[in-house]
Order: sequence, then C-alpha cells, then structure tokens
Amino acid sequence: MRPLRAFLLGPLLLVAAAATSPRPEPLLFFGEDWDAADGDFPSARAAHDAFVSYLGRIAREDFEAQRGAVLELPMGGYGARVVGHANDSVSTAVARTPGRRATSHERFFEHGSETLVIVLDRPAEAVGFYGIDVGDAGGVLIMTVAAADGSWERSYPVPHRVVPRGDGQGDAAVLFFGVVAPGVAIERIELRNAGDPGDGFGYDDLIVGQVRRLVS
Ligand SMILES: [Ca+2]
Ligand SMILES: [Ca+2]
Repeated sequence: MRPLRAFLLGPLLLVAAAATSPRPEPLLFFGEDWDAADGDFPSARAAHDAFVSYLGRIAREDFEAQRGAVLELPMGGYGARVVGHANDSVSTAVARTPGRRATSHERFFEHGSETLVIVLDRPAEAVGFYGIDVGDAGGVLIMTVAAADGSWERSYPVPHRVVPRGDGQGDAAVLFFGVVAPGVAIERIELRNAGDPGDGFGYDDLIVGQVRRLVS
C-alpha cells in the first residue's frame, strides 16, 4: 500500500500548496555566447526564443529609428521612457564603442553610466533584452524590475561571465536576459553596472509583453 499512498498524497499536497502559497516567483531566461565576436549568438537567441514563447502580447524596440540618451519609445502602447545619462546613447559608432554592436540591423543602445532607468506607461508582465559586450572589462549587470506603487520589486544579477579589464576575452559577447512575472504589473526597470565602471554595455531588441493565456 505504501506506493499508492505516496501517489495519492503527492498531488493533494501540491494542490494545498498552490491554494495557500503567495504568487510564484518570476521565470528567468538567460543565454550567453561568450565568443560571439564573429557574429552568431545561438545560446542567447535560444533564450530569447524560449522567453518569447511564454508571451502573447509583445512589443519590441530595435533602436533603429532612435537617437540620443533619453528616449520615448511607443512600444506598441506600453510607452517606454528610457532615462539615460552621460555616456549613454543610441549608437552605431563601433569605433567609439569597441565590442558593442547591434543584434538587429545597425543601431543599439550604448550604456556607459552606472544606472539606466526605463519607465513604462502601461505595465508589462515580462521584460527581456539582448546585452552585448557585458563583463569583458569587469562589469557586472544587475536588472531590477518593480511595480510602480512599490508593492513588488526583484533584483537579479545577470549570470554572465566576468573577466578583468585588459584580459582580452569576451569582446562582443552576446547575452539574452528575460524576466516573466505572471500577474505582476512591472512599470520600472533598472539596468545597473555594479562592477568596473569602465565596462561599456550595449543593449538591443528590448522586449516587453504579457504572458500568453489559454482561452477556453
Ligand atoms: Ca537594433
Ligand atoms: Ca564591455
């Protein structure tokens, strides 16, 4: 009888836990191509594809029509305000941003300041992006997502590789990082370099969206 008892108790315990536990923690998506200087980034793209597969409504910014450090991005009605500082800017200037490049077309966002803030007009349940040339000069990227009223906030160190400045590895490495938080109204996103301030990051293909829901 013991195996049967275990079989029956397992599902019952799971149901009880689901009924009383708080909202589940977000799903995280990460892939990194550390040696991506020659172009392709299959691991990062696989993480991107898995992230997108969870989403129904989706908006993407490729930065191709943008200029400057402070941006107002329509993003399909989500309305993202990117608040950059000195050393931040949409760029194509590879000569001035060694290692950084676009993952779509030509333009990307160059992040050289400590903290970049993105505020959404309309909340999203999911946020993701490609990061380029992150960690090759001692930088450490931390992403914080938060509800506007301060009722919910999570900070995630992006689990990318890090080598000291001058090491020579990781030039033009590409990563993808995404957070899917069903039922959460994310309205504020922070991207912070908590490591060597001399490590410039590139971002491209910023994605926000809502979780795909089954309709019956
Ligand atoms: Ca682009
Ligand atoms: Ca870098």
